[in-house]
Amino acid sequence: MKIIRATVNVTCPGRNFITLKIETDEGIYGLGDATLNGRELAVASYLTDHLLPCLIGRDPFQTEDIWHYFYRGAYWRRGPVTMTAIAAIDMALWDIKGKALNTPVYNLLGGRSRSGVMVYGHANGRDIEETSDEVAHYVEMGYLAVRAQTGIPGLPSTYGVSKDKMYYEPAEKGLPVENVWSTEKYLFHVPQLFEQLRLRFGHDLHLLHDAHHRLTPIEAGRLGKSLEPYHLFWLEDPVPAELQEGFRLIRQHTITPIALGEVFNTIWDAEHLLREQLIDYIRATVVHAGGLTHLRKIADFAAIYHVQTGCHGATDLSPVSMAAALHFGISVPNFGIQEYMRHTPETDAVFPHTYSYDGKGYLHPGDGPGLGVDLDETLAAKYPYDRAYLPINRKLDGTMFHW
Ligand code: GCO
Ligand code: MG
Repeated sequence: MKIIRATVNVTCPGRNFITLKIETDEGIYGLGDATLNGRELAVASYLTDHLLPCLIGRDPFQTEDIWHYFYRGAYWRRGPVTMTAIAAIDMALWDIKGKALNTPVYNLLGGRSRSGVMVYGHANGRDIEETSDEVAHYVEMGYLAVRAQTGIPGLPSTYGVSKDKMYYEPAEKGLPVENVWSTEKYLFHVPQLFEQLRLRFGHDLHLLHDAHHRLTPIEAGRLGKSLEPYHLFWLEDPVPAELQEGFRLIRQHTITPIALGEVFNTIWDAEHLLREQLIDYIRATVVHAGGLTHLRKIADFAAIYHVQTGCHGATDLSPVSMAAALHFGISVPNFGIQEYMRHTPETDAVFPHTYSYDGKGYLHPGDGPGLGVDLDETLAAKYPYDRAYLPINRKLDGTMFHW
């Protein structure tokens, strides 16, 4: 089998998605997600202008060799644009392999290790009461795990609190929106949220929280310690992770489990964190961390250090990524949990898929061949690219901060 064509599709059914389609001489094609929120066209160009010409004529079954061809062959290694482009190719090749062998991709990754993929949903509200009601909504929908975020008194906007509750979308049209931030107000308020949630929902429900890279290690230690009575499933991204050694300080102060890595691109971003057992869940995801080929290596390395997976699954990852994440999640031995932010009906219509939520807290990839996602190109063409950015964040005095 040979690759004869590879094309990049850009569509915006409410938000921008980049999708790679690789076609073969046997009529089988595969899809890969190449969406990098707020930097979409850079990946589209990287693929079209630099990688795809080198792909034509290759054997799509050579996932390992092709991965290294683009990783080593670039000379310029790593980085989100490079690794998202490589991920898209890798995903599409696994999709082709599955279709050619008439089996779901999870069978090529070791087969089923569990009956379903446990997911967590996003509950958010302007205040504790509203967030608590949203958690109740997820409990009614059968979720076993819920991430809770709440507005902070004195701050006009807070990360994770959206206008549309079910279809949370952080990117906005036009130039980047500016948010304001106060660590002091945040650290005082968050424990009250979880105290209320435990009082209302008891102790069985898994509760998660995302600090979105906004604390210093010692502040994260304080937050983790104050949340210990409410036994979170995890505290996510407490600190920006460029300085991996910084996480040791958090460990010295709290036993709240730490999840990290939604912005990681390669195993090297997490190597020290894993080897030194400084985190508990690795959130590296198929689209931004080099595809299934590389993510499986990260997971295997993590397993040695008792670290479980908890892949990023926000709405800026297309249904192609979600499908790949589910094939990965159902097969990987050290699976922990999968984030599941629902796509809008418009997005789901552009990307018809076989994965489904069972009403009991689990997603299932479906048993069809390949990844089980398609792209309706006629419908996609009705939604042209529309520039959008993630917000930026400033402290109350105007200092540029982490969003
Ligand atoms: C999450 C993430 C997202 C990101 C978004 C950025 O935990 O789901 O933090 O909400 O902010 O994916 O593009
Ligand atoms: Mg996050």
